[in-house]
Amino acid sequence: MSKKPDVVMIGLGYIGLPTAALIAQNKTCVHGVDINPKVVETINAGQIHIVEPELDIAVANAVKEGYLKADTVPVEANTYLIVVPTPFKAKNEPDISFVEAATKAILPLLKEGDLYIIESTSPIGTTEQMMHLIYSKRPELESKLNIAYCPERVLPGNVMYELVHNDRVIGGVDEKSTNKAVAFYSQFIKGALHKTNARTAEMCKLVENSSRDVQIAFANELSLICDKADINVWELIALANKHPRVNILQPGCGVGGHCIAVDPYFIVADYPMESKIIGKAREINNYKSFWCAEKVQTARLEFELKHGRKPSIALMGLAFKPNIDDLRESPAKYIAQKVLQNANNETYFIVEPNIETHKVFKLTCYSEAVKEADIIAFLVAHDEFKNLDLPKEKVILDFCGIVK
Ligand code: SAJ
Repeated sequence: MSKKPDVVMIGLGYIGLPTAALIAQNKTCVHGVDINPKVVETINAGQIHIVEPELDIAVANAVKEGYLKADTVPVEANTYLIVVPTPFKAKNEPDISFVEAATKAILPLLKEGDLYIIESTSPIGTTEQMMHLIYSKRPELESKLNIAYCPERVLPGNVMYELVHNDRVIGGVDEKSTNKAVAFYSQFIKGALHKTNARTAEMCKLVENSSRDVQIAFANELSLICDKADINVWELIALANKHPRVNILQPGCGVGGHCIAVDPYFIVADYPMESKIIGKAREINNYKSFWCAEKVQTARLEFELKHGRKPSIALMGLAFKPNIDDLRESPAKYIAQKVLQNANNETYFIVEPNIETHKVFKLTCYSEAVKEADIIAFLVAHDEFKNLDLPKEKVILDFCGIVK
């Protein structure tokens, strides 16, 4: 690339790469940085290493036109975006070492007036912590940089649309920083840009996903009560939701994915005494997966007692939510693993219509599994599982509300 980069994007993953492509589409030169040389090579060849609709074309064009270049090290620019993972250490404590490493990598490049933005989901206070780190190493820049936090809120599978159209919350360490960050995002985002401070913006991201987790926990708790009370929880929720101010979410086999099941811990780790509901919701949603696995075991034993033979069992779905092929942090996968750990010569059919093969599970086509199995446990509400013909003699365990 002959053009001088205006933006350095550190982290070229699920959010960093689409964001880099979007900025580049706007004819702003982006220097993308990733520690993985394979990722860098793939992107520089105009290709992508993740599955996301429309991203391939955006990256191919950006690279071809010279607006996006990937590298393993940063270069001098005017805006630096930190979009790296914030995983967990033991005991569900957030690990901000990648954010810290990315910040250290750009330290020598920073100059007066530059804009530094963190997008990674981060514990409250991380942006201020990085500001102190920067100014302790570069005291001559004290108060001369613009430092802000701006979380992403896109849904995987619809990233290229949502990146442009979703509202964003932008919080600087001071007003000047907030305004500068808003001016930056306004170049390529059509959604409204809401100004706040860095701590509120950090908390906002955590609260959005915690709110959903708490609401799902309420639905899951209802499903446990209804199971004991012999009430159909799906019917119950549909009826309660007829109230104009009630909107209960759906119970399932637990909560998965890399956001909703994770972000609440960022609050609980720092404020354990205060975040009682948030912490309890995590427990309930995790317990729900365990409960589902136990239900399968119980159904298996009951079948054996009643029929004097071992049943065949179909486990329907492995993905972390309906109609996707993503198995990471999936409660359905956890249930399948747990059930198989206790297998005792029964026949199991593991079904996941959105993937062809799996290195651990031998997959069976859903129609064959439904035909052959004595016990059918629906774990994920995939479209393929709707309106199946389920003979009366089969034992049905519906954990995701798919059986009408
Ligand atoms: N789930 C239920 N019952 C429901 C809704 C969902 O059990 O009524 C389960 C799903 O099956 C799944 C989990 O919750 O296991 C999470 O699924 P999801 O579709 O709610 O969320 P994600 O993880 O795909 O994406 C979320 C979104 N956040 C919110 O809706 C608040 C997305 O907007 C965020 O950008 C993303 O997390 C993120 O990166 O934080």
